[in-house]
Amino acid sequence: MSERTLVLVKPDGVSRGLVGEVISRIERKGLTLAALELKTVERAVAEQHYAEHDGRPFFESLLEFITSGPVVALVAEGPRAISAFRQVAGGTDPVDKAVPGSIRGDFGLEVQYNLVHGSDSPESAEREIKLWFPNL
Ligand code: RTP
Ligand code: MG
Repeated sequence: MSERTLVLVKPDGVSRGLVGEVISRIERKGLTLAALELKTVERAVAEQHYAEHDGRPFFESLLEFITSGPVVALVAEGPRAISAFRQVAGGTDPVDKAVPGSIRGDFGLEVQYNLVHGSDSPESAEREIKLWFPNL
């Protein structure tokens, strides 16, 4: 059974030149690309994307960060794609949670600048894919 997940290379990943690295790791894991686009996020889209965090202390800075420069949005597909990409990405905190060998564990230092996003459930994936790729 194939599944789809929404991945973002966040502005820090794009500005640091890690887009190829992230895509390479997705492909080496065995997932395939179903959609891919470079875009600068409007605040309204960012608010919807991170709606679950509305009201948290880091919400405003998260929105500022994610709209601060272009991101690469992509849809990755394959068996258990949602969990598979979360494993490739590593835990949210790049130092305390993400293990070496994961994207965040290898390249991140701070929780806000953790390079990538991946959907965390089938419901989130469906909602996020509709938000980022309405024509898919
Ligand atoms: P994401 O949604 O971006 O894939 O990350 P995640 O599931 O691993 O983590 P989540 O809890 O959904 O948090 C979303 C993003 O908010 C930023 N964050 N900052 N304490 C903080 O300052 C804090 N906590 C979270 C991170 O950029 C995180 O990826
Ligand atoms: Mg999340």
